[in-house]
Amino acid sequence: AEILHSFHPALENKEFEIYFQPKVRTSNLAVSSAEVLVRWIRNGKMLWSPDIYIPLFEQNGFVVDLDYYVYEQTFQWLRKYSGKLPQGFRISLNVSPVHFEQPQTFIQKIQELIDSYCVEPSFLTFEITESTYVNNPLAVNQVIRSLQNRNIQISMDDFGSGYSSLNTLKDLLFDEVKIDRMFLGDTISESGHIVLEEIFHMLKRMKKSIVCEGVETMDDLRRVLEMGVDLLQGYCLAHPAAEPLAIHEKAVRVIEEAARQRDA
Ligand code: G
Ligand code: MN
Repeated sequence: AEILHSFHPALENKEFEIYFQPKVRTSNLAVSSAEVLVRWIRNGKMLWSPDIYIPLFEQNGFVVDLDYYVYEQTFQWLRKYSGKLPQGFRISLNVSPVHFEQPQTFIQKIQELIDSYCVEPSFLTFEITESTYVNNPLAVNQVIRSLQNRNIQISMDDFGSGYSSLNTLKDLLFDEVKIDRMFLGDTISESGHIVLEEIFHMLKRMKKSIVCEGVETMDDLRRVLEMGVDLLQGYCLAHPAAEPLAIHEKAVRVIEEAARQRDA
């Protein structure tokens, strides 16, 4: 109840802030994009974790306003800094499943925001979770087509956690696929490894860009590099931060070492 009561005052007082977590391209070590993550900050400290309030706001619908607020903050940020970003850089924005109840309204709102902040759409990627897609493939595909027509990229978030069937995968419109964190974890079993390898193989043949999220340890990092991941995201490279381009030096060395071993 306290969280729900605090939402509107928090919006008014600008307590929601945007943080960025880099996605690093393995082929050239460039930070080629960054995911925007919302943080609820009061008096310089994080008030509640998104894991707690996002599910609540998805239930009562507040998440729609929170998402639009995050997009506005991001577009303001882009207006200020887009000139300083590397060539081809994109910002990734999360899209709540709730928007797909009214896909047309969502598309219109995005267009309005893009127009009013004069954002270049090719700076944008929207992340839609696999379970959102599975629950409402028609609405999701409608949104994807309309955003892709505007040169916006679409990423499938949490892939492997939402039970998409092989039948739905064959029509996948997404440009990028983010492998769910749970595929990493402590020790991966032999059959888990086989499943992951074959998923990579399939996605590569479908020309999808593969992102591994939740890369936490150097062991995780070496393992996914071996499988040929395109982009990396996780604590091992960088924690979410106010600035999107900095990554840990140690991870850079591990990626370089993996590239040398591959070439040898
Ligand atoms: O699924 P999605 O990409 O939207 O998840 C983003 C969330 O994951 C954020 O809340 C972020 O703080 C968290 N996160 C980012 N990197 C890591 C990581 O390496 N490990 C874990 N456990 N969580 C992470
Ligand atoms: Mn995401």
